[in-house]
Amino acid sequence: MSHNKQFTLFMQKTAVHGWKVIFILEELGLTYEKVIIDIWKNEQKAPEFTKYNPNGRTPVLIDHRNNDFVIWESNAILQYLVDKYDTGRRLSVAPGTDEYFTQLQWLYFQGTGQSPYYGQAIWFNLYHAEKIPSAIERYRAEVRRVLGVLEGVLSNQEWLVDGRVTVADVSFVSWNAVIGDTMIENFDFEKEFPVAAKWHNRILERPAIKKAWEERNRLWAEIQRSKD
Ligand SMILES: N[C@@H](CCC(=O)N[C@@H](CS)C(=O)NCC(=O)O)C(=O)O
Repeated sequence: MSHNKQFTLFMQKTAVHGWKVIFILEELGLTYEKVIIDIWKNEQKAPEFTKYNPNGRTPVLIDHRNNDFVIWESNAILQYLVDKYDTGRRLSVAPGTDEYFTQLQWLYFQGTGQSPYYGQAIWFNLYHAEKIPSAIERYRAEVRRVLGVLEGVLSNQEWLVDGRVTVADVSFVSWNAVIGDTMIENFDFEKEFPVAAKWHNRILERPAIKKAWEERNRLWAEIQRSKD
């Protein structure tokens, strides 16, 4: 790669999975170069990309300081980054502890309970060729169900793991931040899920995450303007 950064991150320009990885890279002060993959041109299915990720999806991370180690699946990437580089355990808990498995539990829930359902909510709301109201409703209901789970848990504790912010909390933020724009028009997070909304805002206010998300929103607005 023609840069001196530690990582190369292949990602779609504004999609939540890639920004989730950026949140952690920024939080840990790690250096990276973004390579934007145009999924609407199917670049993620081309051999130059599938040689890194046989699943043909973004994001993919390459660690040049670890013999160009390649890793894909966004939560595997998060786990790799914190286990290996968050040695001060600023944003994660120590491998092998009970809390570590709780952290893993939330990361699995994010990757299997939040991400695919929210993804389908976007798909049926914005991109599916036919408008299928029952599908739109099903996935909107799932979005609210997942938020209900978080609301219930966070009503009894401030953070998901170990009484402090960790990668588990951060993993939920990018999807929750795009509900109103892409899944449920006029969604009022604060009104419907006040406790989860406060938790979400606390994470988004962290300087590294705030800066990254502002950049993502600038890119998103640019794309929306170009469609007008
Ligand atoms: N489970 C995967 C999902 C990745 C994913 O769906 N990526 C989207 C963009 S954010 C993608 O590459 N879509 C293109 C496609 O499905 O062909 C992860 O968490 O990394």
